[in-house]
Amino acid sequence: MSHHTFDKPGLTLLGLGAMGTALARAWLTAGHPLTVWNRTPGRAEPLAAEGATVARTAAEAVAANRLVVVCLLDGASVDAVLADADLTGKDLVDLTTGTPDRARAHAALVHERGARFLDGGIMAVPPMIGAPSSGAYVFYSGSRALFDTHREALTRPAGARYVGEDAGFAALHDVALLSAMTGMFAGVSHAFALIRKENIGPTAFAPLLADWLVAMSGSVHLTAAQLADGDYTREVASNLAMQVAGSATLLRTAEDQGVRSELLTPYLALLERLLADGRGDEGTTGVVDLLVR
Ligand code: FVH
Repeated sequence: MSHHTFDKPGLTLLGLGAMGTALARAWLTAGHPLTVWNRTPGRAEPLAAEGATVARTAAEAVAANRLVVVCLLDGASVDAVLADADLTGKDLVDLTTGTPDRARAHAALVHERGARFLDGGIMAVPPMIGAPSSGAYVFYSGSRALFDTHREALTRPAGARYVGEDAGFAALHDVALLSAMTGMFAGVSHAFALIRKENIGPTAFAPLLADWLVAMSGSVHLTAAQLADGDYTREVASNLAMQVAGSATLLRTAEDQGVRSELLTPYLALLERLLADGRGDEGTTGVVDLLVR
C-alpha cells in the first residue's frame, strides 16, 4: 500500500524499463501522483504497490494528466505507443534517446497534434536517478513555457539543464557528450591492452589512469577558447609537431607490446594531415575543422 501523501501535481509516465522505473520511483517518493503504463503490464505491478495508478492503455494514461513523460526504447516505440492517444492540450516530454533530427521531426508532429513538446537527454544511469548527490541531470530543449510550467516535477528525478528552444539541442548535447565519452573509453581500452602482458596489476594502474584523464580533461577549455577566437596557437603547451613526433612512440610501443593500434591511428592520421599543412605550432584544435564536412 502507498504511504505517500499526494499534494503535488500529477503526471503520466509511459515506459517502465530500467530508466522508466527509476523515474517513477523518484516521482512517487517526492509525492507526485503518478499514472503509468507499460507494454508488458507486469513491470507496473511493483509500482502499483508503491502508489502508482496503472492505466490499461497508453491512450488512457495520456488522458489522465496534462504532463506526459515518455521513456521508451527508441523513436519507433514512442511513435507506436502514442499513435492512438489524444495529445490535444498535453505537455509531452520525451526522455527517449534519439538524434537531434528525430527530436525536431517529433516536435513538429506533436505540435500538429495540439501539444507542447520538450525533448530530454538523460545524463545518468538508473541508479543515479532520485539521488540528489549523484550528479545526474537531464538536458532539455524545446518549449521553454512547458519547461517552466513543470520545472518542479521535472527536476525531482535529476537536475535539469535547459539548452534552447530548438527541440534538437538536448539530443545534440547528449550525443556530443556521449561521443567524447566513447573516445575516452577507446583510449582506456588501449591503455589497459598495453599493460596486459606485463606484471602491472590493472587495479594498481587504474587510479593512475583515472587521475591522468581528469588532469587532461581541463584541455577542453583551451580548445573552446581557441575555437571561439580562431587563434589556434594561443597558449599552446604541447604543439602539434611535438605530438606527431611522439605518436611514433605510441605506435611503436603498441607494436612491441603486441597491441593493435587501430583505435589510435585514425586520430593520429588527422594530426599528421595538420602538420603536413604547416600547422606544427598549433595544438590539436585544427582536428575539429578537418572533421566538419
Ligand atoms: N538505462 C540506461 O543506462 C540509459 C541511460 C541514459 C538514457 N537511456 C535511454 O532511456 C531510454 C529507456 O531506457 P531503459 O534503460 O529504460 O530501456 P529498457 O530497460 O530496455 O526499457 C525499454 C522500454 O521500452 C519499451 N518498449 C520497447 N519497444 C517497445 C514497443 N515497440 N512498444 C512499446 N514499448 C516498447 C519497453 O517495454 P517492455 O519491453 O517492458 O514491454 C520498456 O518499457 C532509452 O532511450 C535509453 O537509450 C537509458
